[in-house]
Amino acid sequence: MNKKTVILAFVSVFLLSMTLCIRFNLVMAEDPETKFYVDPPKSAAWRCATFTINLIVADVTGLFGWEFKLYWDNRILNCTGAAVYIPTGINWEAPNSFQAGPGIQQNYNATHGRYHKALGAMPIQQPYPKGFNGTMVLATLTFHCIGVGECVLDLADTILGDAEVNLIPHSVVDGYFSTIPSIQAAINAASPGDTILVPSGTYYEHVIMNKTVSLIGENTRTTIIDGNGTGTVVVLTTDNVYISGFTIRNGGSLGSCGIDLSGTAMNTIIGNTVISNVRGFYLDFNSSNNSISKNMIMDNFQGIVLLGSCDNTIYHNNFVNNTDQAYDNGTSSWDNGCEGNYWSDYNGTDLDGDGIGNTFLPHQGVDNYPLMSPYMEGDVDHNAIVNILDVLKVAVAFGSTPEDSWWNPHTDLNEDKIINVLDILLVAIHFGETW
Ligand SMILES: [Ca+2]
Ligand SMILES: [Ca+2]
Ligand SMILES: [Ca+2]
Ligand SMILES: [Ca+2]
Repeated sequence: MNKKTVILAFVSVFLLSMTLCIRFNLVMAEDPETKFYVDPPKSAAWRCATFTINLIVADVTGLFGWEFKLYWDNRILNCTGAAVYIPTGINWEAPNSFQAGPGIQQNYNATHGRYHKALGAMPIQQPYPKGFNGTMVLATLTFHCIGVGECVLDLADTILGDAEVNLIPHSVVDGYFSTIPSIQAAINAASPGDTILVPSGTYYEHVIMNKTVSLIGENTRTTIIDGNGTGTVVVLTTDNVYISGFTIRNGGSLGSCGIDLSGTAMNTIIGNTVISNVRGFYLDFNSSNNSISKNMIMDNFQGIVLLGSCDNTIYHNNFVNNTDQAYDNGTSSWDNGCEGNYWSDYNGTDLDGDGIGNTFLPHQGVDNYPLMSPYMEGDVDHNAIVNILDVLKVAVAFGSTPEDSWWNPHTDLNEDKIINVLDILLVAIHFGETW
């Protein structure tokens, strides 16, 4: 490199830096650092469910007052509540500040609701209020989803002012809402590990559980997945799925199921009602290590079919009035070591009064510990009522572990190998319940 080339190179670098600086400044001017936005940017809720959004101002300096409007589609959303926050740590508290604006107007016009609010500091009081620096939630709005669809949560006419009545430049970002139309849509939108809470309602769907998620219904009796008489209602195509709190019903004709766990492992199906299907549950030779408990399996042609499936645990279920209650030609466990399932067709006798049948075993060729009455949480002695006798049984075994002489596995209701206050609580929560 000769001297001339070196100088030229320096000049080029200098010019390039200048150009970048000018460009950078221009970008800064167009894009103020103060941001006013809806959080989260995308909201979703089931129909009839409630959700909230925050209106956030970020990286503001000298905020002395604000005003904004937020519009939504009033055929999809009903705004049910609003809270306005005063900056903490500085003396904007009344009477040092004022609020103005009509607030929530659900029927602002034929298609839109509107929230319009202003908050300002009042410099007439001493000590003189300071402007707010930083990031804060200005307001929280609560919505009830009343329709199916999607709409912009349109933040408009925003004003941020400082103590000298200057406008504070800021960018504005709207929010967006969409109704969750189905359980399948919620699963499709979920990430592995998510928990999906499904509100009460009847969902006429065929659900494919193709992600490791937890699917939890609001109430077993009122959160219903209905196959509408066709196909399998719920199919698992992956492992480690958790399903609880649903009624799963009306699968289709021959070969279809309420819940099909074929080819999957380590799933937990707990506390559901599986009713009026050809097969309630189906597990094939490629499925193993699944846990099926506390389910009501009722009025199916076949309650549960395990075809060459192994190492599953199936206990504390109620098998009621299925034409064929159960079939298992593999190697699975139908008890937890001392308690099995309730069977509406079990006619054996309980010889020692512990609530577990002692004759005609194993029932259905599988269950060595059939319960004498339908399984209910907290019912230690399986007599279809949770009362003081159940409490007393836990009390007698209190403090014990399996090594102790007074250990009673029937009283270990949460199955953690110790009888303590948690077991007492499990009885107390259900105290007075009858089948
Ligand atoms: Ca807007
Ligand atoms: Ca017994
Ligand atoms: Ca009892
Ligand atoms: Ca316990």
